[in-house]
Amino acid sequence: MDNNRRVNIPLYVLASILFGLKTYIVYRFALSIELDNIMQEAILFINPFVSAFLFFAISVWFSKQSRQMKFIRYSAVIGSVIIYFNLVFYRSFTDFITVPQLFQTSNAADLGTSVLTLVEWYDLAFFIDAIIIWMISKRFTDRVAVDYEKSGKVFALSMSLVLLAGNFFLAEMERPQLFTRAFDREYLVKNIGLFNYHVYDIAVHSKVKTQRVFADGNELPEIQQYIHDKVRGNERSELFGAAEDKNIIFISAESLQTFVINNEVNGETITPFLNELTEDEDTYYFENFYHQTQQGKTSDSEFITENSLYPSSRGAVFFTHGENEYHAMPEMLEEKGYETSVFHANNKSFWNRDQIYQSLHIDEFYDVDSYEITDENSVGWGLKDKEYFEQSIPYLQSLDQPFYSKFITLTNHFPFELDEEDMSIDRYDSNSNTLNSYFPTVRYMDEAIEEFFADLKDAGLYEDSIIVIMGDHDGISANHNKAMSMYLDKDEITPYDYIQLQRVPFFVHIPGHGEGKVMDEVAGQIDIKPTLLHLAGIHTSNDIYFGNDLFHDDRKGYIAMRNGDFVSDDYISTNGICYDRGSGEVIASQSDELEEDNVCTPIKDKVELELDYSDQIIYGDLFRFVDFDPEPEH
Ligand code: GP9
Ligand code: MN
Repeated sequence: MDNNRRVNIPLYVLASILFGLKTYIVYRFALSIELDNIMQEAILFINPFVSAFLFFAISVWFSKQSRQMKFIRYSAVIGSVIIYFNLVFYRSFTDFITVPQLFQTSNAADLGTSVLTLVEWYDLAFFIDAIIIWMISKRFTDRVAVDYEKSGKVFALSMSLVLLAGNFFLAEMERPQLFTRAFDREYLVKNIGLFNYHVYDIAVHSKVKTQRVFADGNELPEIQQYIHDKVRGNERSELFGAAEDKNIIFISAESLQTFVINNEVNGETITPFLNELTEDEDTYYFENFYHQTQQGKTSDSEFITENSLYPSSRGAVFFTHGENEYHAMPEMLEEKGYETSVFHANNKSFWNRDQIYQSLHIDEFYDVDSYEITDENSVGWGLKDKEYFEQSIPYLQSLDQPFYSKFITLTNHFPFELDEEDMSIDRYDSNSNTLNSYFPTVRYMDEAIEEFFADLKDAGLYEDSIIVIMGDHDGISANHNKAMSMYLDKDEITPYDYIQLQRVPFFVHIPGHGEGKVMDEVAGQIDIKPTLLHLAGIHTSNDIYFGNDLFHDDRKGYIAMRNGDFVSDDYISTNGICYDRGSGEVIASQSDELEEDNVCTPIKDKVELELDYSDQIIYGDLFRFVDFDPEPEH
């Protein structure tokens, strides 16, 4: 080594700074990444440098100077190209590249034709850092290459890992369960950076692909037999075809739980409109209807509803298995001549909706870009529900009928923010801000739905439609049990109470029907697909699903939760305790010797088998082996 040479600043450090800075500028100014607070800004600023350092620091392990320089230069070029591809992709799709999207021919074709219009001359600026790095590496090799002892190399490596851990720690603090829930690519990118996001995406993708490769369809006969013997009931309920050729308007009501229905807060009614519906002669109201979602929240509720399959126990199946072959409700409605759409004023990549909606056969997704959103008409998560419904009406009018349209509301979302002028009832007063704020936003959503009904009438759409309303999942988690017990006037929230709190309202409103009533049987989101398809007069005897038609008595008699808990006609099993459903009395508990074999055990076994079958279908992408023939006419 030449002892006289001056090492100014090692190139791997300089490259990390230049490349990190460029990446930050791209994040900040070329992509429209939303930042809600200082913490997010800080993380977004840190992560480009962390990932750049992580990579460039590998170079110190090359002892030959020329190799070291080569590694840094090519890394800078390849890294720049990756950023640039993402940028061009983002200009077209407002989304980041995923492995499956890269190989999706339709996307590639879309990009292919329009790619030139997406490239700007000033894009060259995105390569300036790479050019500088290239030049320095060639000209000043002596000054910028390092020759570390082993300890120096280990130090560089440790340093990069410490930085990475720090970044992940902050990210996890800002977004708990960022990795397991994986709800939005934009969130991932802004928290862990574009490159780490790609590594994560490749890891998830490879895992999914491996499981898929090992499936060959031989699993299916056993599953089909089980469904035939143990799940499927008679499809001919009295209501079969009652909504034939009518539009289906499905409202997914954010975080709406059953405990607010026909209830009061501070002496005031919480949901006057929905309460009215529970007694309405055109409405069936299901008071023992459970959500069955897990980490995927709204996306899980959509998944269960459209497919009558169970969600994943970890993460969001919308994300992990968005490319699977499905045989979802929209597809079956489409075959019957329906136009299918979703209205949701959020960014389309949230929960990977833009991708999985294609697999579910949703023709049109009216996402955030379809709405006029201003500071005045938004609160919390975005566009206020009343505005959202109002702005949706013209789109709805433009659809070919019959249509199946799903509306996903947003205002009643944690942390339940609401402007003073939109508050018709007062907040509750307890130690939980969340529960306190929940009531006024629920009321706001109730009013929004009422206005939507009126608008549908004005638009002439009401008579030819059925309107379904469902709470997507709970809004008040167990963290607020203390406040909840105060509100419900109970000493404590037991596991039994807690599972009963997982009830969400479900309404089927059929204008002019006249035979509506309150339905008290145990029901759940898994039942929606067969129920609605039968209402629309669509046969399901060749289909594969785990729910029942709620208008038929011929049913399984239990609702399985994703974690293996269940609610049956007579029993509830949760937390290892077997309860009597009616009285809430404990029949057997974990500490009990009876636990191994009690009245809950046979149902529990079925629940576990069913969840496993559903997982096999999803992980193995088994529907690709099934030919869902058009139903024979009966
Ligand atoms: C986001 C909305 C809310 O698009 O669906 O999602 P959540 O946090 O309830 O799953
Ligand atoms: Mn939700």
